[in-house]
Amino acid sequence: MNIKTVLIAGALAALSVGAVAQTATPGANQRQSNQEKRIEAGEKSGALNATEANRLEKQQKIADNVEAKAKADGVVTKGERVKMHKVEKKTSKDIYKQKHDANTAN
Ligand SMILES: [Ca+2]
Ligand SMILES: [Ca+2]
Repeated sequence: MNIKTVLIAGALAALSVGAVAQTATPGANQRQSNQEKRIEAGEKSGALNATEANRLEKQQKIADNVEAKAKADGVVTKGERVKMHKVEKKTSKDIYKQKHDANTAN
């Protein structure tokens, strides 16, 4: 390996790291996994009945789809992050609402 090859390899490695950073959504993933846990806890405690849990799971899937679509072109733009956040925030609110309404599993 001559010095030129090493430099090119280094540049390529830096590029791929940059690409990962552009589509990385650790905040969104963390929020989604938190919400997943909140839904599970709600099912366990009975605060969420089966219908409510199913509906919330569906909303989680929609949030996943929004995230996948945002990432599909290799770049998650600021606008796409805002959109993802909005969907997650709505789910979060709905989880709270469904866990505190009169409909329970028992
Ligand atoms: Ca995009
Ligand atoms: Ca409920």
